[in-house]
Amino acid sequence: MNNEKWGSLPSIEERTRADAEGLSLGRVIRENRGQYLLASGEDILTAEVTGAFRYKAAQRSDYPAVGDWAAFHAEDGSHAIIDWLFSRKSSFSRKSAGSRTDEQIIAANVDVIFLVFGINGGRNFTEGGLERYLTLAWNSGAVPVVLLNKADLCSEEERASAVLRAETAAPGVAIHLVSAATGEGLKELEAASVPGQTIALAGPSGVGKSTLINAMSGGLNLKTGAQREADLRGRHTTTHRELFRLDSGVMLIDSPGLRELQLWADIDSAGETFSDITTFAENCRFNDCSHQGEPGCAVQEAMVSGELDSRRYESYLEQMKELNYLKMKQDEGAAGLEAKKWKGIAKQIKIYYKDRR
Ligand SMILES: Nc1nc2c(ncn2[C@@H]2O[C@H](COP(=O)(O)OP(=O)(O)OP(=O)(O)O)[C@@H](O)[C@H]2O)c(=O)[nH]1
Ligand SMILES: [Mg+2]
Ligand SMILES: [Zn+2]
Repeated sequence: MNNEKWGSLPSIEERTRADAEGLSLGRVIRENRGQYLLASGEDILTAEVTGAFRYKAAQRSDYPAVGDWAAFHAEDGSHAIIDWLFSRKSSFSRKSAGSRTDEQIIAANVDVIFLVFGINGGRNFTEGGLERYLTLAWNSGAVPVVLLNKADLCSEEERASAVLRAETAAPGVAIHLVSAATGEGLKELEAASVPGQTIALAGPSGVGKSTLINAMSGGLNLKTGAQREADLRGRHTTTHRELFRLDSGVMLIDSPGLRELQLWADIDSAGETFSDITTFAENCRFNDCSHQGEPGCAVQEAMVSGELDSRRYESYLEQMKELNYLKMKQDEGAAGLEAKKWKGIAKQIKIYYKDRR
């Protein structure tokens, strides 16, 4: 069966294991509250996970996400039961909305992430927002690319200023001015994408993610929704995640605009977002400098000399604070899971000895 058309395959070791277990390989192309669609060669199947899968799943991220490769057996020709998931080569995640310390995977096995913003005013595009998306993207293992959409609504000055702001927030990252409405800039994007590649689109609601997919696909007709007039906020038109395969062989993943972007990342990922600050920090007098008033702090010096603007510095501190807090919560969570595991084992041992008495 030709599965390559659905992206680069998981490792040969894992595929051999699936073969040995008599299971087939498919890619999750749609997820909606525990209901999945799987693509396997020429077949598209509805799918769910086995009871054993559910029993073993300790957290939300253990469940299938769009882009995952799954080992499954078919119930009949059109329904699949997912036995297990192949290891993810990359995953684009955020912290679940609300107070739980839980990873929510937006898309798995992604090669490139288009971070989409609308530059038609409102609060759809801020440097701080881009920096937050960027930290998630660096953490995912995929390559970020910034799309500044709705260029058709902008004057030359507005375009130039949007690009400048994106460049300061995302140094070293490719930035494209595009318009889903007129097609401007899309040829260059197509030229840069490779058949078999998986690209996820992420960004706030109403910035034009679904409209861009429609424009790039030529044939799709995904639902799009106008922004609210008053504040140009999106209306959360897309309600589930889905992968689309274009005739060119490129895969695009659409997802709902994120209302709340809580970070889920290692501290190092913020270091990549703020690579300029990381470089300044190499010259701080103290190795563990927090850049908040220590003597000989090269980051503070860069602000005084004007090489680093205070907006970016504040944004960096905010992310560091959030990620350190997340790390603490994650460690607590891991300790909790470990304790639960040992409690279960102790119970098993007790039962074992009781039976032998
Ligand atoms: N003028 C102009 N309008 C655009 C462009 N791209 C999208 N739009 C409009 O912006 C609105 C929102 O577009 P969507 O594609 O629904 O936005 P989305 O990012 O998918 O939003 P969610 O699904 O809510 O996350 C629609 O009315 C689109 O027609 C563009 O390049 N120029
Ligand atoms: Mg949409
Ligand atoms: Zn310092």
